[in-house]
Amino acid sequence: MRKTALVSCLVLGLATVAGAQTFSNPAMIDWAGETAGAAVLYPSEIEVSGLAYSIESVTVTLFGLSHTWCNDLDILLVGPTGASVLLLSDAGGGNEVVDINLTFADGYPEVPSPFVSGTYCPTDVEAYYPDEFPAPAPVGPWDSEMAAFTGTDPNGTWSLYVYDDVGQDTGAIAGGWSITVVPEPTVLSLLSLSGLALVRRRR
Ligand SMILES: [Ca+2]
Ligand SMILES: [Ca+2]
Ligand SMILES: [Ca+2]
Repeated sequence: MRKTALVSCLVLGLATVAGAQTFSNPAMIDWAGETAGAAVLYPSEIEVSGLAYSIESVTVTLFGLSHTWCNDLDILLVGPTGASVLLLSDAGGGNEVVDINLTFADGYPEVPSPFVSGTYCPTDVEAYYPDEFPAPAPVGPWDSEMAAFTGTDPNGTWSLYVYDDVGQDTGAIAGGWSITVVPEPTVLSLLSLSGLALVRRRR
């Protein structure tokens, strides 16, 4: 193969590897003044389409989270194939927080108490105590790692079920949420990376 062809193949392949894409639903998630139960948007949904690959990894971000008692919050993420991960449950203690952004990804520390903006792994502080998510949320048990989505099809509806499990105290996720999908390496991208090695060797 000519070097120029190798380079084009490489560029195409890198575009495939690096093509993480983010989808958002900025609609506020709150309880309309209520202090417990399912949020008004239950679930809040994000439609993902047009991705021609399986998932390597996903991250989810909540924007503008405020609550007067952090550990009332339980949050479940369900993917288009039915894989589900308990993102947050009973974390953060009895603390008030205002306008926090929380990102969930594997390999990070647990969500701190009180919440501080940052990236954390899915966190279920009272895992021994059963959580409840009313229908249409899927019945548990749910997975505890974002890796539950690895290898699945990202296209379709992603659902975020937000629940407040104690009366008194309420809050909102004012800016909604987003999901970022990182593609699984494809045969094309792997071949292209081999092309990169070949080009380097020939220099
Ligand atoms: Ca729990
Ligand atoms: Ca709970
Ligand atoms: Ca509450």
